[in-house]
Amino acid sequence: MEVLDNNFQEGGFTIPSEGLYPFQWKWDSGFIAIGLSYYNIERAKLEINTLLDAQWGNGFIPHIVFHNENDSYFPGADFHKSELHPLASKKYRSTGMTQPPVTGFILLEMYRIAKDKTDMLNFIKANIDKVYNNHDYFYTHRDPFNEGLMYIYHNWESGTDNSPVWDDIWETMDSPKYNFVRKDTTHVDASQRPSNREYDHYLYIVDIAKEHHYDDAKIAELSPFLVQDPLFNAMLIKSNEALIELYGLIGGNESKISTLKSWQEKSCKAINSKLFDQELGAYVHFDLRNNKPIRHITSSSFSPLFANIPDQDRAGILVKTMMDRFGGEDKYLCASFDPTNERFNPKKYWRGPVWINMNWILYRGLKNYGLKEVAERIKKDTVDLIERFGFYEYFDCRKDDGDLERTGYGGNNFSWSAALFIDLMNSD
Ligand code: 2M8
Repeated sequence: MEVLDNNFQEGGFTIPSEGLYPFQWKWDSGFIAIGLSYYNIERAKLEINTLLDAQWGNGFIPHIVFHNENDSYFPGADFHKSELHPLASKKYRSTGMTQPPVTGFILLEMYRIAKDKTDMLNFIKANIDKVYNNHDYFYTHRDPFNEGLMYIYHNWESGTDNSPVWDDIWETMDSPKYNFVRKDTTHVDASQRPSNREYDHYLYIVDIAKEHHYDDAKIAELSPFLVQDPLFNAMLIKSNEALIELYGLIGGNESKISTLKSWQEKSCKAINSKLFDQELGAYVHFDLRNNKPIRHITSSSFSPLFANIPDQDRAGILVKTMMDRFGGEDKYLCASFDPTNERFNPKKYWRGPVWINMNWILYRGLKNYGLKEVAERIKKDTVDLIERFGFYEYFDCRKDDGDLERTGYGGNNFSWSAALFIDLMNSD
């Protein structure tokens, strides 16, 4: 609670971590609202209200809302220039990209936790259409082949920024060398962050999108990065399911419920047939631009469990893959990237470390299927890591062998680590 309270800002939102991340991030806000719901429901509502206040005229919700002029972060509002899009918010500057669509299921989590259900349902009633419009945006603009699977056009949209999954895409790009001053590496050791060359690619994709005023159709046609991500799509599917339940509680809204159900059916089928790799026993990313699957296993590969996507047999296959590759007794679950792969790096951000939000997603997913033992192991590993090292952004998955100092990395007093810890301590 102290971490969340200290990270709360005057503009009515919570920063992920002081110094490193001085604005409001979309999926962080969602996880933060879960923790807040346990002890300050008004602030949980405010967090979501503030995020939704930055929604664009076309339903899009940006990944960073730049509430102030803070220059301790790069690239900021002047680089992203959201105002290039004709329907961008006039009130807030933001990025022109989004992040995993968690907001729908966050509303349901808030309802589950809230003591005063009537009050929370009134809050949800006032906001649910904004989330529905956000889903409508995805199905209208992010699915050019009408498959039921959304594309992301930037690694920052995935939330798993420098995952080794993107390495082969960088090889296909001839990004210019930019002249820029990194800010993240003044807060965190460079060995724990993406490389400068990776930042060249990150900036170049944004520049291409800007050249076309963040027009979705042009991005689908021209972006060198165009991927169907199992995590992103699983979050959307989970949020569809939550919206169906919430509209049911509210009553009426039959046509929205039936649209959500048809989106849901289509997306579940598509993710199961297109993104599941039988040989690997896991869901994988699909590179739409180069028309091929990206055959690596990440913690995102197991996230469809959270959204009830696989059947019980396939859930068993996923757990076997997870335990065989990620689950040795010498490791904390769940590394963000396959520890048996040569690209695995236990300290470098999304290239291997354990992340609390992913563990929370997997814990809840395993429980959906009654896979209690592995669920409990994930929960215990998560709690152990935090109790041992603190509320870090990410953690080394290797258990101490006496030789090396394994620890938490990245930002400290990290909001979603604290928020989801509160939820884990309250769940059985
Ligand atoms: C990280 O991403 C930002 C860009 O969005 C960055 O590195 O500057 C990611 O871990 C992302 O998932 C997260 O939402 C964000 C804020 O915590 O930090």
